[in-house]
Amino acid sequence: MLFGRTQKNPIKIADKGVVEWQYATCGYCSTGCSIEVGLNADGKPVASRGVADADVNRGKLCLKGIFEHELFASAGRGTQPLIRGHWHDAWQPTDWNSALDKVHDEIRRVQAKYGPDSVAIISTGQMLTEEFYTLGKLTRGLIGTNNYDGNTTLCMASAVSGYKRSFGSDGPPGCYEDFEHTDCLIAWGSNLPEQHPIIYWRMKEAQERRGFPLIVVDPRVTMLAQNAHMHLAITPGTDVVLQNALMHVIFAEGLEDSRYIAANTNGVDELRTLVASYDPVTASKICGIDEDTIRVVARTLAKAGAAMQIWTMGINQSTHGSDGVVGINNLALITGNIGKPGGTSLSITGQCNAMGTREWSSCSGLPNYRYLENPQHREEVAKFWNVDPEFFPKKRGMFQTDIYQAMEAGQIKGMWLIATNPMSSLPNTARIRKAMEKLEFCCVQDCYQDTESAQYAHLYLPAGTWAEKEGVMTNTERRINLINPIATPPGKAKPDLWIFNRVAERFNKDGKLSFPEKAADIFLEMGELSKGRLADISGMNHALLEKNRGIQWPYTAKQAAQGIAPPKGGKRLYTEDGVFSYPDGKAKLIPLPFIDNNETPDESFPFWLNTGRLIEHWHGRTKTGKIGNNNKFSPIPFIEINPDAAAELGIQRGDYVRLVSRRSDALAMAMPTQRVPKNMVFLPFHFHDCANRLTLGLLDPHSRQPAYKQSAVRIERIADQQAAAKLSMEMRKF
Ligand SMILES: Nc1nc2c(c(=O)[nH]1)N[C@H]1C(S)=C(S)[C@@H](COP(=O)(O)OP(=O)(O)OC[C@H]3O[C@@H](n4cnc5c(=O)[nH]c(N)nc54)[C@H](O)[C@@H]3O)O[C@H]1N2
Ligand SMILES: Nc1nc2c(c(=O)[nH]1)N[C@H]1C(S)=C(S)[C@@H](COP(=O)(O)OP(=O)(O)OC[C@H]3O[C@@H](n4cnc5c(=O)[nH]c(N)nc54)[C@H](O)[C@@H]3O)O[C@H]1N2
Ligand code: SF4
Ligand SMILES: [Mo]
Repeated sequence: MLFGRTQKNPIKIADKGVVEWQYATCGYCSTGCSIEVGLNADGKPVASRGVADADVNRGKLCLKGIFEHELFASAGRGTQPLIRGHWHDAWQPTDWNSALDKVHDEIRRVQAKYGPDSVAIISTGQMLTEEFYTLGKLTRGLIGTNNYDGNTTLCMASAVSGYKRSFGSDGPPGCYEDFEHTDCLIAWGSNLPEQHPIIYWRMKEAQERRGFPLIVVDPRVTMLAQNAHMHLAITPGTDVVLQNALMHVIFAEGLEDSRYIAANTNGVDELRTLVASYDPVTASKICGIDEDTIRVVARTLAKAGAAMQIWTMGINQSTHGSDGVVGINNLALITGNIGKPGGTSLSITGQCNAMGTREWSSCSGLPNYRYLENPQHREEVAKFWNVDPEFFPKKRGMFQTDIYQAMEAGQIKGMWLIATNPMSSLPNTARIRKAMEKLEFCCVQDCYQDTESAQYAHLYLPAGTWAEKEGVMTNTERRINLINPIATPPGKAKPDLWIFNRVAERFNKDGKLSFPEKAADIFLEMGELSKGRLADISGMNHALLEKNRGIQWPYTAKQAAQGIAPPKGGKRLYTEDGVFSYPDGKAKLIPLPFIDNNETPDESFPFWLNTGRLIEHWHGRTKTGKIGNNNKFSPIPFIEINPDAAAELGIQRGDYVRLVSRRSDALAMAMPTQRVPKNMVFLPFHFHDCANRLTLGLLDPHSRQPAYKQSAVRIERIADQQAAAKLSMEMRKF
């Protein structure tokens, strides 16, 4: 193919010899791009491209999607089940039957000795929905531990909790098409261009066409902030104060939507009373945003025909994470901006299938937003699965973060870790290590063998990943999309669904419960169970999903029977005076008093430690660290540090520094940049044994999500730069 200058030195793109393209959905972030993988004549995946007629990405892919086919043959994949007596022994290969028997026998042994809840099962937002559903049925219906949760506690728990508190149910009400209708966009702690590049492109295109104001609230000058009309460089952890002050101005100036408030909400008087004490002058001293900016933003939001708010981890990962989400919802509700085109409060989710796990994993309850606390829900699911309703716990068990504290305290003795790597992703890893070392039985099921957490396992199960499997995922805007099995897992590795079904056989000897083998059949079973629920998917099937390049829920069997085609563009919940999920159909306005409980910089630890992400890398880099075209951009840990702060510390660009927190220390290279204020460093958390050695990770009281973005550190220039460089190179091996 030729493009650019055709006369002189034309650029030639290598012909990869693709003979067939196969359909899937990108397995990295929650944007949910439709992707095609090109196979050459030998059936080898050699290229990836975006799908042109897919509504989400319209032919585009980002830096991660475009190299995703390289995953199949990447280094470090597990190809064989492994076993050992103690975690510091050498691994021994074993066969699948022995490995699966071991999972069953050890879970039952630990449960018999210490009680049913002494085994924890930790899942993820990165498997396929049919896999989540099957694992949920196995755990809730057969294994019977209540300490079953996912890494979504590190990620979306505050959004889930905030939506439930405001609207009575989880479920993001907006969609990407809202960018095409909005008159004002506020982005709270969300770096779209790097973390959701294709959502950013959708937003940017709409914004260039229609010119709506973009307001970014983020302590860093992110790429999104650089492109904003107004950047509010907030003091970390104080978003709730800014939200209260915005509501103060809206009420004080009579800019609220009284009709909407009266018709659709409860609690406005209590909210008014609380925000009365958050006048802009007082608030500005806490949140660092000047009083006039607060007034301008409040008026811009309230006077917009339709106003939209999005947020990601800058809000969720805080001791006020759940409150921050409620604050966003409060602002949306008092201005009548829910469920209308361009008027919404949209949580941008994180992992590719963080939504699927919320809907179907049974981690925090039962399938399709059913609650363990609700007897009718327990009854419905028990009947459907053919289990005794009394077998279900009557309230949800511990969150992932609390499970680790229970391990420390010796209450949890067994663990099955699936597609998550807590030794890299949980805060304060010294404590996590101690907790993992204490386990009598730890099984790690991961597509890569070389993870930090597998070091503490007694059993390793090699899994397939992404398009080595078949099933669906749900994206940020509730769109369910299909992944076809394009490659086979390496060696003896198996799809996660196969592993769950084989484990289930061992717990289900009398065959009481049914575990369909095929993902397409499981999807239809889920459809049955979804009838009449908020996330009704009974009108969908795998073939229809591929044909439509994904369908947003709800799409019901009734609609399908009436010949109503699945909607093409955006779709919303709680539309115009929509009924919320509380019994009286109204949303709740909730007052949010602010208590400053974070670790803040002081004389000994004078810098805020802000942690987050880079466009080229994915979390612990088990995937992107092995793909040359991703890894080359940032192969080693580095900090963004303000040039003035660097100069005062005698630090040059490229110097290695030691970061010290009250927990531990870590090595990184200094990259001076104006992106961060003088009292802050930003440290991407992608690198082995680095950011989470330092983080404190206080937990949100409602969601139990860690405050990864608010810790304090000091910075020391390392005297022996050569030794530091050597150490840094050694750490790259992971
Ligand atoms: N390339 C890439 N994309 C990803 C991922 C990845 O690993 N790599 N991971 C995916 C996942 S699981 C997730 S959850 C998302 C995360 O997506 P984002 O949340 O957009 O990413 P982060 O870098 O974690 O944090 C976003 C911003 O929060 C800001 N922030 C820090 N403290 C505060 C605060 O107190 N208030 C406010 N308002 N902002 C604050 C940070 O400065 C940072 O710029 O990305 C998804 N997409
Ligand atoms: N300091 C700091 N820490 C953070 C964050 C932060 O912003 N700052 N963000 C938090 C957030 S939002 C998140 S979501 C977490 C992520 O934390 P983790 O879940 O630990 O992150 P990953 O590295 O994506 O781990 C996923 C694991 O699953 C494996 N895997 C991938 N696909 C499959 C599959 O199909 N099957 C199986 N069996 N395995 C698979 C991968 O190899 C990898 O080991 O990190 C959290 N930790
Ligand atoms: S934006 Fe997200 S879903 Fe789309 S290609 Fe990039 S990583 Fe994949
Ligand atoms: Mo996440």
